[in-house]
Formats: sequence, structure tokens, C-alpha cells
Amino acid sequence: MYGSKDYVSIPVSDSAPTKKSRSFSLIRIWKRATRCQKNLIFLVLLLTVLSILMYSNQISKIEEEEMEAANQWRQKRREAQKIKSHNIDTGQIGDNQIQLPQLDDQKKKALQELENKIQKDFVENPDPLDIPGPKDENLIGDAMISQAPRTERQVFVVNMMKHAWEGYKKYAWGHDHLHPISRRHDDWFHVGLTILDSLDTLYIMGMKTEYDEARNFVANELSFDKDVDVNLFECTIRVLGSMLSMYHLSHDRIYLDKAVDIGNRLIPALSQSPSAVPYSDVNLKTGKVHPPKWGPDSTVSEITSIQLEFRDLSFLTGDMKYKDAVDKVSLHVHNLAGKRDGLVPMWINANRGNFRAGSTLTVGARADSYYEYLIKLWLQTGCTESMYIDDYLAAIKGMQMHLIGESIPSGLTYVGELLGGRTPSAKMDHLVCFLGGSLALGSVNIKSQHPKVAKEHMQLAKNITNTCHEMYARTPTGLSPEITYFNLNQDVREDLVIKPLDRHNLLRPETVESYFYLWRITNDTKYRDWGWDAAQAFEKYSKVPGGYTSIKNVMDPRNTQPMDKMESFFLGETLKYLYLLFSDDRNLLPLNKWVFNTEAHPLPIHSLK
Ligand code: DMJ
Repeated sequence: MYGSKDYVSIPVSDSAPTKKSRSFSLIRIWKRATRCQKNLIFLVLLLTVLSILMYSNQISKIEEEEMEAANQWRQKRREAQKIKSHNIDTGQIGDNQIQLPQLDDQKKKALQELENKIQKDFVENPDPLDIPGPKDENLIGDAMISQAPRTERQVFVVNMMKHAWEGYKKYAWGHDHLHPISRRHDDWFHVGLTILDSLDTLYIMGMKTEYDEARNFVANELSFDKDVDVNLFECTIRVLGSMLSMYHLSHDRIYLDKAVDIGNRLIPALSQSPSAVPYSDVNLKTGKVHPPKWGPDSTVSEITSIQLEFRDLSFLTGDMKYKDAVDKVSLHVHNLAGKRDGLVPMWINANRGNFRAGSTLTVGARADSYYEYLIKLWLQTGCTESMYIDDYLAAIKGMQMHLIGESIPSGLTYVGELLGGRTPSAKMDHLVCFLGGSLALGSVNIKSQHPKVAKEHMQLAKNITNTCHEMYARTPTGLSPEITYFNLNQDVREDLVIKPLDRHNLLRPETVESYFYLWRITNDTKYRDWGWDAAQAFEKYSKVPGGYTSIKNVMDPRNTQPMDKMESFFLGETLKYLYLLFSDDRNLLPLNKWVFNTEAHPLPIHSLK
């Protein structure tokens, strides 16, 4: 309130000297001083100035020394870092042959000690930044040809990639697949599939010369205007997936144009179906669609593993027709009757839109990536669409109830099947080995809402990945067969039963894919060692002068019976996951920013709903 006393008075002494009177009295003192007193004052002043100068000189000397010490420390730290990551200077990217470094015993010991320490630190003190989580709006265009120094093991994988690429270039350029022994090729979609599947691997590995060759092919030779029937799923995950990935990584407009072109040519498989279930095949030129040639039904995996890609295409173009088309499929399958505790029958009919009654329940061929995409679709849009996570959690529960068991005598966790929807079978495809990685990825992302389930899933992830490792480690070649049966008979002393017709290895990625996820998420170095063993086995038994080949018999190292085929996913997935597994750079495609499609093409996590 105004009017009352709202200030305090400070008494000012009448005798306080003013500035003028103070300087005046100093001059008076100086004038009155004797000569001797003046000399003394002068000397004191001189000494004061000199000591100030000396002191400041001393300070800058100390600063210099400190800076020098800091530089030395940084240098030492860089060296320690070098040992830790087996780093080597690989010279110019695109050189013909990359030299492998030799580690002496002392360095090996230092490396081991460092790895133990990192492992211990991680367990005691996990880095919150490493835990994948949703959301990052500004991902588009994390442009990055990897220029980072590579580890010894990465160099090994780059050399594998070079060998595979050179064989393909020499004997199959422009065709879909290389036959590395006969030095011939085959065509499936007639689009140079191996080139397309390899693009982002070359890019991520920093293989500039080879990447430029591939990019030139896309710019100057690639045409989708072909009178050829393609499988919607395979073409989506390999071709559309690759174009989208490359656009996100490089910002190169050519890839977006190609993505739109192939997306538009594939979309009739969805739009022309009388039901919400797409047809399996579509003609790239005419847009004519049809079910598979060998039967009336599509597989569940093929109709539910195109969503990441088409949603991303909508995200990039702003045209919702792609997203709407695939969302319709997902919603339909979500609501469809005939599932058993979240598990889907593997056949579904495009004309009628229903599951085929009595279909086998499996996590292997024909259903696998349905489960993989549930968790990844939830992650892709920043964990916002509950339908996917609900179905995912239900499905994993269903697997635990009906499909998962333990073998005798070692208690290996396997994921079997219900044949005809009823009869249990302890049969596990190599394809199932993706599940360890997906479970681990899911586990860290559901942890805050479902801590107990997350823990259970992580344990399951480790157990299944361990089983997949055994599927490699227990064969004489160190390579897994395509199909493994698990022993449930008390009288038999071997867990794995490998039938003669199941002994082939197609250079598949699923196991090393799970090693990659488990390594990134747990930091347990055993996954890297297991991946290294697998790489060595591919090198020993699948490498031929013309490239890498699938083999027919993993059980006989002296007679592996090469099948003369190098699948595009060997370059697109297997070698990419190995390279990432061996990378010390956790910022190379971090799992909280990128989601890999089922052909290992990374797409950004965003918030499109
Ligand atoms: C790839 O085309 C994909 O990973 C797909 O999901 C399963 N089959 C092959 C690799 O094994």
C-alpha cells in the first residue's frame, strides 16, 4: 500500500571524503615526502609491477604444461582405443585387398583385459543410451558411408564381401543370382537382384568403388518395366526395402524414384484382391495378379511382412495409399478367426480372406516374419500402435504354451511346430533363428511396461540363440543344416537329429542376425565369437573361386556337395549382420533409431501413425 513508510534511510556521515578531496590529499602527501621516502615508494611500486609480470608468466607456463599433458593423455587414450577395437588403418576405401593386422601376444592380452573390463562395466553399470527405445523424428538422412577404422574381423568380412561381389560382377552382372561354380547366373525378377540387395551393405561397409558400380547400375540400367511375374513379398523386402534404405542412408533421389516406381508396380497385388489378403504374385508390367502357381493360398509370412516397407513409402512420399493398403491387411489378420493363442496358421486364402483350416502352426517357413514384423511394426512408429504389441505378446505366450520345448540330454530350448495345427513336432527350421534377435529387441522395449515378461523374453532370446549356435557348432563343418529335429527320447544321447534331406546350408542370415542383436543388447562378447566361428566356417566350406556357394551336406566336410548358388541375401543380410556384429561403433545404425526389415535393409523409426 502506498503512503506507509516503504523505504529505509541510510545515514550518510558528513565527514565522508569525496573523490576530489581524496586525490587532493594524495598529492599533498607526495609533495610533503622527503626524497628518501619518494625513492622508497618508487621502489615498492617497481617491485609490485615486476612480481605481477613474473606471476602471469608462470601461470601460462603451467597452462602450457597442462595442455601438453592433456594431449599426451588423449594420444594414449586413442592408442588404448586402438588396441581395444583391434583397429587398423585400412587405407583408402575401395582398395582391392584390405590388409589384416597382426596382433602380438601383448596386444592380445591388453585387448582381453580391456574387453573384460568393458564387459564388467556394462553389467554393473549399463549405459542407458545403448538401450533401444522409440522415437527420433529427425532421422531421415543419416548420411554415412562408414569411414571409421575397422576391426580385424570387420576387415575379414569386407574381404568376403569383395570376393562375393567380384564373382557376381564377373559372371552374373545384371542378373539376379550368381552360380559361382558353373560361373553362370539365373533370373527370378530380372532386376539384378544381387546388386539391389547388396547396395546398403556396400554403403555401410564403405566399399566405395563397388558401391559406385552398383549405384551406376541403378541409375543407368535398372528398369522395372518387365513383363515378369514377381512374388509380392520377396520383391517388397528385397527391392523396395533396398531402395528405401538407400534413400534414407544416402539422400540420393534416384532411390526414392525407384522405390515409388516399384511400389506402384507391386500395389495391384493388394488393391486387386477381392479380400483384404493380397495375391502372392503380380506382373511388373501389366499389374496382373494371381495366387501362387502351385496352390490356392498365400503364406501368412508373405502377406504380413510387407508393411514396414509400404508404410515407409507413405512416410517418404506423403501418399497414404501404400500405408492404407498394408494396414488393411494387418487389421484383417488381427481380427481373423482361426488363430490359436496368438499363433497363426501358415496358409491364408486371397480370394476368401481366411486361414486354411488345419494348417501347421510354426515359427519357421511360411509364418516366420509375421512374428518378426509384429514387434518391428510397433517399433517403427515409436511404439504407438498397441495392436501390434498386443498380438506380439500373445503370440510369444502361444509359442511358450504350444511350440517351445527342451531337448534331451542337454536341455536345449527349441521352437517346434504343431503339424496340421494339432500334432507336436520338435522340428526347427534355421529360419526360426531370427527369433532370438527379435525377442531381445522386444524385451528391451517392453521393459518399462512389462518388466517380468521382458525378463522372461530375454532369457528365451538367449536360450534360442544358444540353440542356434549349437546347430552350427555340433556339425562337422560348423555350419547349420536347414532343418534340425530335437531329441525327446531318454535313450538317445544326442540332442540334434539331422535327417539326410535337411543337411543343406543356404548361407542364411538368421543366426548371425540374432548374434548381432544379442551382442548389441547384452554386450556379451561370446556372440561375436560365435559369429566369427560362423564366418570362418563359411570361408572354409562355402567359398569357391567364383564366390560363395550353398552346400548340400553340412555333415561331411570332405564332401559338402556344393549346390552352385549364391543367394542375394548372403550379401544383403548375412555379411551385413556379421559386419555390424564386429563393429565397435555402437552408433552405426543404432537400434533405437533404425529397424531392419526382414531382408536386413534398415528403415528409420519415426512417428507416422
Ligand atoms: C530372406 O529373404 C529373409 O530373411 C526372409 O525373411 C527369410 N528368408 C531369407 C533368408 O533366409
